[in-house]
Amino acid sequence: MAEKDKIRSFENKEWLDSIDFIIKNEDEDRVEEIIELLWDRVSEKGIQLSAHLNTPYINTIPASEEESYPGNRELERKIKSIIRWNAMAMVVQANRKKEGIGGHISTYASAATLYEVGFNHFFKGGDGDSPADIVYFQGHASPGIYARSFLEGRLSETQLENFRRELNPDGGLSSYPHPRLMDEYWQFPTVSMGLSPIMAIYQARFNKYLQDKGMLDAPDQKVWAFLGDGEMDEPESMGALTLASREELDNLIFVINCNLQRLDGPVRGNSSIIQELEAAFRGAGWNVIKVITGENWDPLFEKDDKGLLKKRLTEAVDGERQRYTLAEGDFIREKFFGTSEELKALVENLSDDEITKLRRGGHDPLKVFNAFNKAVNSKKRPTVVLTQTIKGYGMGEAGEGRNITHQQKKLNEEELIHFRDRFNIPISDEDVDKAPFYKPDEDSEEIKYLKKRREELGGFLPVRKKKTPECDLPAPDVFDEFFKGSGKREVATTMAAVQMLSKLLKDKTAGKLIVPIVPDESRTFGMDSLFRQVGIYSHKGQLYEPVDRESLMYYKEAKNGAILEEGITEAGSMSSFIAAGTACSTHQINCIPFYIFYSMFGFQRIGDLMWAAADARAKGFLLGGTAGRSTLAGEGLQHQDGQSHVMALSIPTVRAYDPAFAYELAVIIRHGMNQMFKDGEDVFYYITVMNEKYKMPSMPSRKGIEEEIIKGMYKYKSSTKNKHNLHLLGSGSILNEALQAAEILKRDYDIYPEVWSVTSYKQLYDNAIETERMNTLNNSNRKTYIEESVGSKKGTFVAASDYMKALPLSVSKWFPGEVAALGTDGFGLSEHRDELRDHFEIDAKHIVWAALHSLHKQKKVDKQFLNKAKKKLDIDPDKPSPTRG
Ligand SMILES: Cc1ncc(C[n+]2csc(CCOP(=O)(O)OP(=O)(O)O)c2C)c(N)n1
Ligand SMILES: [Mg+2]
Repeated sequence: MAEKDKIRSFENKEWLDSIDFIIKNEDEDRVEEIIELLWDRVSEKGIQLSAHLNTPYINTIPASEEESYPGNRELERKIKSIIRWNAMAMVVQANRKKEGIGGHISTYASAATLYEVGFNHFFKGGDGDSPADIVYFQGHASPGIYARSFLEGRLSETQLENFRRELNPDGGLSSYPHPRLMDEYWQFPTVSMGLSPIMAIYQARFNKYLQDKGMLDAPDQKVWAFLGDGEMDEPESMGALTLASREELDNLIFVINCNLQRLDGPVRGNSSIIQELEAAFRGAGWNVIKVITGENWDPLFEKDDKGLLKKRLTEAVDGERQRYTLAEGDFIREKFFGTSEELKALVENLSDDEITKLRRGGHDPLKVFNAFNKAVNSKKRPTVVLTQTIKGYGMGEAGEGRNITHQQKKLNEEELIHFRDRFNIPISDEDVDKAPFYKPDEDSEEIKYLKKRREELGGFLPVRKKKTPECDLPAPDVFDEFFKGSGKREVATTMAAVQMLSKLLKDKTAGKLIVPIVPDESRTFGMDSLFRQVGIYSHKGQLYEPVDRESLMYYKEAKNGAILEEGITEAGSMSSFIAAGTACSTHQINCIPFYIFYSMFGFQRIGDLMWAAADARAKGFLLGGTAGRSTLAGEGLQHQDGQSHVMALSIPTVRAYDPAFAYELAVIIRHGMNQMFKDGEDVFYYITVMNEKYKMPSMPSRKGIEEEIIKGMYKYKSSTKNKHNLHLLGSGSILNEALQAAEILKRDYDIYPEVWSVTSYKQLYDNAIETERMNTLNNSNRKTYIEESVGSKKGTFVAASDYMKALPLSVSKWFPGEVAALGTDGFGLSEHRDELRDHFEIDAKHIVWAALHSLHKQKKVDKQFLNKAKKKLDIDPDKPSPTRG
């Protein structure tokens, strides 16, 4: 060795000995302190080191640090094998009965050990005094979760037979976790990739919020999210990691099943997904625990005093690792260990068969147990467990580690025999081809053990508590002032909404249940007065004196703050909405979330989370602020929303409203509170509120008006002289344009229309399609609410709103007579409100023109009359179309 190398080697040893000494004699914090000291010294000297966020590709917990396994491994293996078999059999049977019904075998096959260690030793049930853990199950692993419930006696054989056949009269099981379809079983919808990681993070944070407010006593409750490695590519999966560390969510555990494959093939063929995730999570401040290899590698590591094995494992890429899952021992000996003689020597005493059986960490209960055990004891940080597994583990030729494995739904006889033998399932050669379910007797060791474990852990999972507790609703007079109108004062519906929120928060009974959520838009909506009133939630309180301390509305952060000021994350805010909106079943606390956001960044941006909220049976109020394509002036194409109400049509359990006046808003919110939190209906409200100020009228005292507002339309202005039977329909701010149009028609044309406020096209639509359906099925003649309202006399209807024409057109066939739809199809422009309304042809002038034109088409006014009006109104037929922008 050259002199220089000798010195280096000596120096290296000195440094390593020093740190070994610290590791041996002191705790982890001290080790970190020393490393930080060195790091600081180096940077003081101006040397920039690249951040080192990766550890070698080996288990984070060394064998020497492991606790021994607390369970009966032999029995647990038997139980797990049976569950594996039944999970596979469910999918195979389903696809034999109905070609193409789908289902997945390989996802659960790779994750079975992770779940079974969780079920036998960690997941707390909710039967006792302490609350159940909250578990997000990987959607495609559902057959395994069902198969376990079958052994536990919670699901019948018939139900398993009817996997993916919910409509079967004897009951079936939904494809994936859907609380909407199985409301006493699944709690959280997870199958849209990326949503469960972000929902789990905000759920864990919401649990802390409730604890900090003294509403929940659950210091040991954990949130577990089981995720796929491919799933981590979704931006939502990784988008909120720093929130979890910033908020010190030590109640949160991600378990990422790194089977190195997604649907099409390897997740990172040319590099390593586990290393990539390790660096990202560590960089985001998480605890990272890697579970790479199983116990039978431990003796190899012990022999490997030069660290060659560690080096070789680290330098391999995932494509190569996947290749070894299919390979025989001699191939692995040659290609993996054969890169150096010394490495090869490590396995010289192992047979080819033993080499093939060198197990991955995620299939080893001992390794998984130790990782979970460390995770549940983590303090002040969330933990991610990265487990290396094999996709389709145990499927052999039928799919183990193959690129096709995700889609494998059928196994032939030979493959079934292989599976049976691999997991020792006592099914005869005669029967095996039928892929029958297998369940040991109730008094068998397996069933007794499995039930006992769950009993000791507090009961079965998953369980969704369907029955929710009685809710303290706000005092009835909270809304009174809004029924009276604003007198001479001009207000916008946004302001009215914020005032209502403020009053609700002050309410003695319901105030504490209200959860305001906002993604950095409080000032836009004039909500900043709430900062001081109820505080912004922060687990750490407020560690600084805010710059605006002297002002009335200073930025107050507090540990018992009520507002979830989420920063600029609509996805995060919506996840908070889901956590709060499902608290009634998760925690048996009737939280009432009010999530207020820029309406353009709601359905359009995070529509899939809204769909998930509906699936999760979340309740609460979504307030789409600064709504309306023309009402939000000046903001232009990206901000001006003219479509959210059309998108809202797509979610069955959304109640969508576009109110014009404060009293309508008050009626809607009061009704919503009752419907969701008193009557327990699991729907949620989407209400657009606008920023145009005008005088709010008092509520007409007519009987039944509140019900009409809720049903979607009511006559705001009647007319005794309406000989043309003309009706102007307006929604939101555009109702004012319709009212103005009625005045013009009266003044200039001697026409006296009636004016209607359409508060909800979606309510009208939902009612109409259901009424029509009932009429079709029963050959009956019931009237839709539209027909009940406007009568059957043929008339002319002009419907104007700040949304796309598709909205009124969705219900036009139920109006007797001609319907002209005016709306804001096209892109927004950075223009003033008046110009915008002219541009989109929804202002009073265009409403008048549309009315006259429709009347002319029906021969109710003549051509000369129309031409005169055209001139007077200054209608330009060559005006560029707003739809093209
Ligand atoms: C948002 C979304 N996009 C696509 C899919 C379709 N899909 C279902 S599973 C899957 C691959 C999953 O791979 P991974 O997350 O690694 O899970 P594994 O089955 O390997 O455990 C895909 C693309 C989906 N369910 N959700
Ligand atoms: Mg995967």
